[in-house]
Amino acid sequence: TRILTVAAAQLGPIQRDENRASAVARMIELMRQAKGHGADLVVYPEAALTAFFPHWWIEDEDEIDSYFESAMPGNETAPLFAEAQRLGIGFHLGYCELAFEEGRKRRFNTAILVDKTGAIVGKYRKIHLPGHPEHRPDAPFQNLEKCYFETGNLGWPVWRTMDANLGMMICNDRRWPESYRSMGLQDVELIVLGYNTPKHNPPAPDHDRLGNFHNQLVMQAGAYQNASWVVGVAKAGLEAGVDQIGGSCIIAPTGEVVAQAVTEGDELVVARCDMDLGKSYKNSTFNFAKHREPEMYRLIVER
Ligand code: CDT
Repeated sequence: TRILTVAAAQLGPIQRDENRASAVARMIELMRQAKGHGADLVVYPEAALTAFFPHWWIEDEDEIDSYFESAMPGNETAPLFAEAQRLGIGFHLGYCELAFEEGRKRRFNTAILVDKTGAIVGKYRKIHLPGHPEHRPDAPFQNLEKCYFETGNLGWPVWRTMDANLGMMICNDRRWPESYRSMGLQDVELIVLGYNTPKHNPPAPDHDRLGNFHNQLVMQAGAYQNASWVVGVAKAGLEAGVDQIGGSCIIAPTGEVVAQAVTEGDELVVARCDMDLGKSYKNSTFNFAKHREPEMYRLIVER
């Protein structure tokens, strides 16, 4: 066995007037709780530092940029890194990244993996951006990720850290089997992700009653089919008029949910995760080298 104790640090809503110092203080409180449970790794939600602003149409460039981090750690996130280093605990953080690359300003929905020394060991930029790029003023709220972010350009690497193979995805990525499989092919053992998922889906309200079911369905399937642990962490509850699901959970390579949040507020869920648990699946049913038929999958990358 190779135990990694993982803490899913669900956050309740962050209102528009809540500053980063306050959000970071909440996250540090959860990190201390996690340490009390002997956690090696704390997993925070997608875009964890602010309200989920893609729900609103914003025209002012400076106002849009105010939701982004141009440095990581920056002044306001440095205390999180310092506390992690002090406690000797790793973490995963989702945030909105302002980058200057290819001679221009670029915006990404990003997540990082920080090891127990406080060093950033991995970065991922969200690939499956949901929603629409255009303003829909009649909708009760929008998902403007296609307006505010560029498609991630880093693929799905897997990093060897904390004696395990770790990978990341972000929110909507979890609905797509390709996200998991890209890391499954690199022998991933633990996939961590954060999400902001509204209970109401304005373009398809008939899906509303199934929000929690679909959340669990995709992560359980992704875990089982790739024999990997999956940890999904919500920013939950009523945030600036948008109600979001909770249900943060830790899922074993067997596909079973081993721990799950029961509130829509700040809540820590902890599990001792054996990184060797997926081995029997990887050596039998899901022995990719023996049983995959990639020649027959060409359509997947051609279309
Ligand atoms: N943040 C994010 O990616 N949210 C989307 C909302 C889409 S509604 C089906 C999600 O996949 O949860």
